[in-house]
Amino acid sequence: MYQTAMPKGFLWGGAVAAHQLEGAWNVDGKGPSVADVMTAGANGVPREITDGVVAGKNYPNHEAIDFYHHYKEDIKLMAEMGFKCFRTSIAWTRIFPQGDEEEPNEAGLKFYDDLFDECHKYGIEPVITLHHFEMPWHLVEQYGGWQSRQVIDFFTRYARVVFERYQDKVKYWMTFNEIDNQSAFNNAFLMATNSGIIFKDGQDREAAMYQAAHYELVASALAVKIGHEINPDLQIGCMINFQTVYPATCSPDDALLAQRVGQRRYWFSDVHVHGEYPAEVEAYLNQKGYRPDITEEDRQILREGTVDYVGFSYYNSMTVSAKKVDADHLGDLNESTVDNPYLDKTDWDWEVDPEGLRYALNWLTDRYHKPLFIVENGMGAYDQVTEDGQIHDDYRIDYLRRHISEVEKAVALDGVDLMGYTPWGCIDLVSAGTGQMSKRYGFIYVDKDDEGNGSLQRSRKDSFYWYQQVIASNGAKL
Ligand code: P53
Repeated sequence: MYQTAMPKGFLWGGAVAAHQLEGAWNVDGKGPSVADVMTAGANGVPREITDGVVAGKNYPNHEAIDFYHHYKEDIKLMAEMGFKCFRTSIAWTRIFPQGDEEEPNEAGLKFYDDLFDECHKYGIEPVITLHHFEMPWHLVEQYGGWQSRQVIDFFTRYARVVFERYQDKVKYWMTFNEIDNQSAFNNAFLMATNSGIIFKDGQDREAAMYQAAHYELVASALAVKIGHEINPDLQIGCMINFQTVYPATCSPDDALLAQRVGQRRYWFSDVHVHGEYPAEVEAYLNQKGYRPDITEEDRQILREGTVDYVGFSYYNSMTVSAKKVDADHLGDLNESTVDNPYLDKTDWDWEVDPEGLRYALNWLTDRYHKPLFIVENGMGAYDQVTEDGQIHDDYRIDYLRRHISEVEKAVALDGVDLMGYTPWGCIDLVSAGTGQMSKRYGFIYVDKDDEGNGSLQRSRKDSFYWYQQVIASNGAKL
């Protein structure tokens, strides 16, 4: 047997991102971000990224769940669950509405001051992402997003402003959300959200991705350096979307492919943690004839701006087969994947693999020797409000229970150093991938549908009371 309770000071909480819940997209001086030009998709139907805000289209992030005006009520509910921390992001466009201004927008800064004060009122630590799929649309249009080196300066200006302003209110930071999503560089949506890139016809997407990712990594390292100069107590991490990689069979070519997929997906965090590019990626860039703009000065910055911890989301594993592509011809990682016959799927076809999370925690510990922070995990599901006005979401409880149980094994049996656990979408919000409200993750239900109708009223699901006792028992009672 093993100890099921978590270590003292463990950061139980929940996670969201500004653009998916705040709404108030053009209030108090906020400028439009890439998330404000994304229409509503549906299950299996991708979102459209329009050329600016087009009249008559449905943009679900514009109002979202109007957290901007409901945050006091929402933080109170999170406090009632016993949250020790709350992960959200700062919308860059509240602070620098266009992205390239010299001076920040005071009304935007004030909003986050008030939000962080509200958290501290209940002893909740804010955990803040600087860049979570919400780049200023002006930077996308005028500079090609992260394809431009100039964007590094705009981002570091923003980072400096918020580190200075909130250093006494926010200790835990992350730079770029799921920076490794762009390893699927053929996916137009992921490239727009990650890097603000709208591809031109005939453009080499992979080359564009490596260039943009490099500028992001330099910007991240500079942000780490700036943050530590401002206040050495700040804990600044990276954030990756960790997908445990399995070979489809024990055939050596599948194993080699699985290793290669890992190299192409985790080079981002290798650079964040080790401060240098791994050999395989350098070799690949040479082989492809790509010559990204990487200067000696950049390499020095990368070495100096390594992260304090590794934050990651975990939703699923990926299984890869050399029948689809072999290790020497791997490009976009999505071309290598197959279904895993051992795993069930959610209604959105996301495989469910709790043991993969234990594997992830071990793998990341072996590779990075850093504290880890699970900053997203969860299952999108359709919830039904029953006649008694309740939401009996036993499927959500079951999913989380199975995952937390694997986390506890990793900590107690495998020696993993884990800072905290913040399940995704602790309050229902707009799905990033589909723009739906009906893809729900929350402990707190929000009355709003995919067409934008609803009272926005909040209520507690069964999982709310379940998670409350998980936190109260520090993980002993699942
Ligand atoms: P949704 C793709 C693959 C894995 C995670 O996703 C992803 C995405 C982008 O859709 O995003 C992360 O809302 C992300 C959150 C997002 C969450 O996972 O598509 O950090 O912003 O909401 C869940 O179900």
